[in-house]
Amino acid sequence: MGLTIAQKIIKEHLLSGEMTPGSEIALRIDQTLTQDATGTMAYLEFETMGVPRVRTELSVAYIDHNTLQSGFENADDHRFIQSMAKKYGLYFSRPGNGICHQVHLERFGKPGKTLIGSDSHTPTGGGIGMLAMGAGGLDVAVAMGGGAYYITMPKMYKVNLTGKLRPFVTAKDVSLEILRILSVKGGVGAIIEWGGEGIKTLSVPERATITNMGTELGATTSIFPSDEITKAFLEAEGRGEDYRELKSDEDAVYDKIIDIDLSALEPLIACPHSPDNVVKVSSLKGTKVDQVCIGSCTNSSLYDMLKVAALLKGRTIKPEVSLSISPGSKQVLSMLADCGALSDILASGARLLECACGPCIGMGFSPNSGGVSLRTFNRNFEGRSGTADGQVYLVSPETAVAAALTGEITDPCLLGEMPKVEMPSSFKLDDSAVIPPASPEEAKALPILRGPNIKPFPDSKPQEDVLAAPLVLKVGDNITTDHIMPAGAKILPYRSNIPHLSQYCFGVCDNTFPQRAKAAGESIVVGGNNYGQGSSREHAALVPLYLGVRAVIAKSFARIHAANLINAGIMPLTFADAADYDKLAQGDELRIENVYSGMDSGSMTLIDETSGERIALSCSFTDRQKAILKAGGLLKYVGQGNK
Ligand code: MIC
Ligand code: SF4
Repeated sequence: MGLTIAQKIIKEHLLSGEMTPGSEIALRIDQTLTQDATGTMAYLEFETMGVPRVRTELSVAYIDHNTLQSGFENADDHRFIQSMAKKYGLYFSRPGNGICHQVHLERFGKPGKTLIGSDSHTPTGGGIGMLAMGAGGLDVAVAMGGGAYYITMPKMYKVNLTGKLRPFVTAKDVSLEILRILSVKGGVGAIIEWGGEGIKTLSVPERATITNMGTELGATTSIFPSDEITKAFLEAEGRGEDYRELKSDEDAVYDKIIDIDLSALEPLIACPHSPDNVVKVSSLKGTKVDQVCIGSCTNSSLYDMLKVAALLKGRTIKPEVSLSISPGSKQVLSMLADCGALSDILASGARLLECACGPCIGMGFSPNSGGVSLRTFNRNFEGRSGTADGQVYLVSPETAVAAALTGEITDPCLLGEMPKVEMPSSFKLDDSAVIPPASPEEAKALPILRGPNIKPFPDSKPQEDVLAAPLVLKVGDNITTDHIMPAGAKILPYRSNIPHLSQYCFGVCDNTFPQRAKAAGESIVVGGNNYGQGSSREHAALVPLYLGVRAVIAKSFARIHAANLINAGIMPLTFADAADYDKLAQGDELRIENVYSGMDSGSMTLIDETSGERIALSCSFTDRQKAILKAGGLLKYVGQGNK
């Protein structure tokens, strides 16, 4: 039987396990990346492992999230990460050099390699044929130390593209179309391979937009073949030697095949507050727009920015709209400046922001109260923009420009003819903002620079055989890690200060939770389907751990969050019958006996001592996961000499 692209890379990197969907596999990881919002914690964890130098082929520490320095906290964390990188053998990408995924694609990614990153949009690397996955910080720390990365062997889905995108219809619309078809949980447990004749019409930045946003499907990752187009991109980056051809076998077998005709697509838009809430742009025609943001790791390539500049050239944005542009990297920004496109953007009335995540993670540029904001980003979760009642829509750069020029949601096809955009045959190469590590000799004497914002991480406790705790919070379906542990300019600076962060835990759902959880001592949280979707932030597990949460019972879990819970020593359990969710009420006293034998058999009985109900729960922990839970989390497990 033939193999898919992902199966080929997995086979080359398999350390243990069977490649049958559903079973646990251990992978050798070639490259890692971190960003600063998750990185500080990941490096603190790495430090406790006592490994003198990273053992990967390449590890890069990026600063791109917490670039708003309105106090000492972020600057201190940057300094800490920089000193860790220098000492432990990592490249350090300075603030201003760009968004981790964009820079990694340009300068470091290689087809056929494995990459894990402490950021859920790491699959961007799939645009050049990498097996690139988002992971919790602790998993990245273990991989930096040379340890394996454990995942459940995914199913294989294939999307066959035919035809060619019409002008004003873009790769972003392809991402929104697949979200419309599959929903935010449609990719859970799967790797999505993109193929078919249509992919030959898509450049690397367009492919990367699609693999980037595959994260919103809940997929383990997404991947394109590595072909002549990949080769041309790598050559333009001066990295032709990194090219390797990769394609699936003719007789590869897929669990699901989806066909999309690119020629038939129309501009699409995701409405508040979920990326799969997708409709045609034309159906919202005339909706007044207050703000437009162009950028983020989804749509900030030179190609995107040149299209935006060409459309804005000689035009002025509506006075009622504020428009921000954040190029994805220093390379993109300086090439825009050199060719004059930046002047066209600025002359239109746009505000230029840093080459960073910025508004995407609520780091500035929050919309006005109740404001309608059209963004080229990948997430529009409630409150994420920093304005609690902001109405965020996700669109392509073309649709974003159309809204900025007209002040309304407008089908970009109405803008007239799409100007032709020529891509240069080579990119401007300037890695001066990437600082290489010190030599192993020099590194020995180097200090680690720590600020007062860095607090010890919460102490975890081994899971015991009996769990008795109240149900302190019951939430619904599709709870994101932004609900569990919000981000934004006010909170993000405290990513290395769990006690401080804990005040905001579940703030979007119920701001009395932190206080009630603390008062309860130990507690259980109950959720619906796809609990923990979205960001990879392990803080969404570490903060509940700090507040005493011992188990989360849900209808189903998102992959990275379930792994983060186990790493933190918190048990993720599912309802054997989803309908039993309705039988539990917030405040009920819950009890599970024989936890250990339940872990082995895969089923436990939950006793609701308040109502008297007995509810069957399921779990499917591997031996390693059971040992991690019994040890009280991954750090303790590794501390016991395990890998
Ligand atoms: C996000 O887009 O939600 C983030 C911020 O990049 C996160 C990481 C984080 O929370 O620090 C992600 O996607 O993993
Ligand atoms: Fe940054 Fe936004 Fe991309 Fe997350 S989704 S890495 S916050 S640009």
